[in-house]
Amino acid sequence: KVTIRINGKNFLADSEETILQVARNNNIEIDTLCFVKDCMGTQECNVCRVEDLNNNSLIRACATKAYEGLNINTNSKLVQMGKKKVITDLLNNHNLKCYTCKRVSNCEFLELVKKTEAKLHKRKDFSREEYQEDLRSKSISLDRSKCLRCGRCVSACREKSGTEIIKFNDISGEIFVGPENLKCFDSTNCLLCGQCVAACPVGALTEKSHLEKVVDALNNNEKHVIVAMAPSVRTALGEIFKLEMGTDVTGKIYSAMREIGFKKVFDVNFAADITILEEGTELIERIKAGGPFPMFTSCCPGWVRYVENYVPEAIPHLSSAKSPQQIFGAASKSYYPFLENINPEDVFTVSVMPCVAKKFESERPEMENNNIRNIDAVLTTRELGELIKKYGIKFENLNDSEVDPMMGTYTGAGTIFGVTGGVMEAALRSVKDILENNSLENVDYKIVRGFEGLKEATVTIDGNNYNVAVISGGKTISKFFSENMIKNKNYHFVEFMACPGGCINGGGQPYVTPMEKENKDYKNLRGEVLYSQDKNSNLRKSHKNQAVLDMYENFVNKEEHLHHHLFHTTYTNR
Ligand code: HC0
Ligand code: SF4
Ligand code: SF4
Repeated sequence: KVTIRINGKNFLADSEETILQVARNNNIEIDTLCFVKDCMGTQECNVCRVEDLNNNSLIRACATKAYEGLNINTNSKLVQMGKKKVITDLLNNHNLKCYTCKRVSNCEFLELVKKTEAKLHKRKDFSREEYQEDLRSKSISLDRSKCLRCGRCVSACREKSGTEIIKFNDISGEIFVGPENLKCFDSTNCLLCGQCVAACPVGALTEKSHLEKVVDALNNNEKHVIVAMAPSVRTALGEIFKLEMGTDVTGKIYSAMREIGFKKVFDVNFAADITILEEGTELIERIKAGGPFPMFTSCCPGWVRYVENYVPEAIPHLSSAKSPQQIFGAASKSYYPFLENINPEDVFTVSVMPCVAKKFESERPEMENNNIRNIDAVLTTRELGELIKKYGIKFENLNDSEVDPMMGTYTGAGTIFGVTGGVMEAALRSVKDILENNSLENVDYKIVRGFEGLKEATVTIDGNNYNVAVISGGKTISKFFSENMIKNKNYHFVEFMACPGGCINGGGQPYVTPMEKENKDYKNLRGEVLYSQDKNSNLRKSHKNQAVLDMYENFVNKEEHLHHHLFHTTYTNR
């Protein structure tokens, strides 16, 4: 242990710790742009420099280790001047257009501009083609004229998706982030998970916006616009409105959606229960036939892109069931018009997702039935926040309201889909009941909960043992395949999610600030909301969802193969 002085006070520190860590441990804020827990940028942004009072020089807090006698000030005149210079340089290279920028309310750079009172001296010429906003991808937009070259996206791509698609590219002497040769994300092996978007401190990397499409549809009297949110939206949207992390805002979201003017407010959790019936039936068939094993889940579009792009030989292992988003979409253009006696072509279906890859999924050519798209627009959790603000709704003050039940009722099994292990747990509950012809009391599979990248368990169903695994995070997925871990064991069923921790940590969720990443167990806080909804629900098994059973009885089962036509899909070997 060593003693260092920060702003006139002594602190005990490990000699392995950096000044920045010691400061953060003691709740002293030091500004940085590139330093973030678990997606560390270049460590060269120079914003975190503090004054070494022993020789009146500036040193980088993120790169200097604590040593005995170190005496620093984090906010001296020298520090302030140095920071202002760094921010001014960045400002001169930044296409400042806050009035149209999605990040204006939470831009880390803009905060520093205000704080240092840096002024723009000479606006850079952004006419180079590379600076035109890149809107080619169906999921991710990139405006390189706002990029600070902090490297947080490069690191998030490497550490979270494990793909290293985003790089620093030197093009005629200037550095540009993006895929090699600045290709469109969609035509590379990118998973489109959006972990890079979540890591960006400014409005350079963002989701491809569908807000305008949604507002246009809402303003079009000929359209019957309906909406449904994914499991993990309800546990995070409150953060945008400054509610505590881990606040369940399900009822407020339903109210907000009605105020906005959606004709019906449904829930993707309803479709998650359908997924379990379809995927569970597939698993049961495989169990009865003795294989082929393992079966892989197919609801995460980032994971599906992983299989298609990196391990196409594994395509036959993917369940053919569509994701809950797409099952919801298919039902919204068939069962719903049947119930309401309206023309399917007049229905405009909006889903709200914690995910940017879901935008790509909704536009896959397979995702239509009878030439009608399953889903018309996909908003991220952040975009729903924007929409609520646009309509002038005071979200924090809203009362709770109920979902429209015919395609909104859901079980606890449906809601835990949003967190890693949830799809597995939901499937086991139903498959075990059905195969054992029983209604089991104990439905908690705690062994598949938690945030480790790889979780494994052996489950006994009807006297036989089955090996299951749950994998989240692209990096763990690629380790699983590159180390051929699939050969380690005779796996029967494996759940995969591209984002570490599952959708609660998706690339479309509200931004988590670097300080919050340091001090809050945000994945756990968000996940707990879903587990407690499940625990408090009186229905915790998908096959007991009466609204779903009604749909099968009154509509889907009336026509042979209709369930297959609507709720299953195919994959592409590129
Ligand atoms: Fe998920 Fe989903 S749980 S992928 O993580 O399966 O996005 O929340 O909506 O579709 O239900 C995301 C979350 C979903 C789907 C569901 C699944
Ligand atoms: Fe303004 Fe930040 Fe957007 Fe730049 S990235 S235009 S500073 S809000
Ligand atoms: Fe999207 Fe969820 Fe998959 Fe992440 S884990 S890519 S949020 S579906």
